[in-house]
Amino acid sequence: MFRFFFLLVVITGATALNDYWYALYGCHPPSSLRARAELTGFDNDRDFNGAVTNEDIDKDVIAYDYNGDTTRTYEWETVFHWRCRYGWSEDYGGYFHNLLDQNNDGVWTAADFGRPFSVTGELFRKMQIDRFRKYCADRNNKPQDCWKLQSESNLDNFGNFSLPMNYYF
Ligand SMILES: [Ca+2]
Ligand SMILES: [Ca+2]
Repeated sequence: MFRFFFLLVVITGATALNDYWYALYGCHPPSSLRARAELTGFDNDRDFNGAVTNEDIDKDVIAYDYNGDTTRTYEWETVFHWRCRYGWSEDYGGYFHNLLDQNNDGVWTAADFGRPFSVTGELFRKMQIDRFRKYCADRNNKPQDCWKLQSESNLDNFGNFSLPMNYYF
């Protein structure tokens, strides 16, 4: 019993410490899935033309560069960016990193993003939710935040980009 209690304290303490560390670094991500999808859409329409293209994504990936090498995104960089900027769990950040690592060499490089890509802002934001749904299904709905898929409404209709810039800041 004592051992169990000790473990509980350690786990709870580690999680709280983890959150504290991220906050200390200046991470204040949104908590709702809807807001995360909106923010991801905002980050990936760099020319504000209502569409997300590979040119936009090439620019967004620069924000994932925490070690200054600019051309390679390691899994820890994706995990950190997704946790800090969007609030996704570290497990989901790793899942996403591996999904986009098309050539399976462990890092994102130009080789992974070479193909032309263009979708509407609405579809791009819905893709964020659909990817998370698939992740939750793959993990048997156990990970952090999967319950929000049921508790949040309005996760399938995003409409055109129309929010003012200051919505996010
Ligand atoms: Ca664009
Ligand atoms: Ca790669």
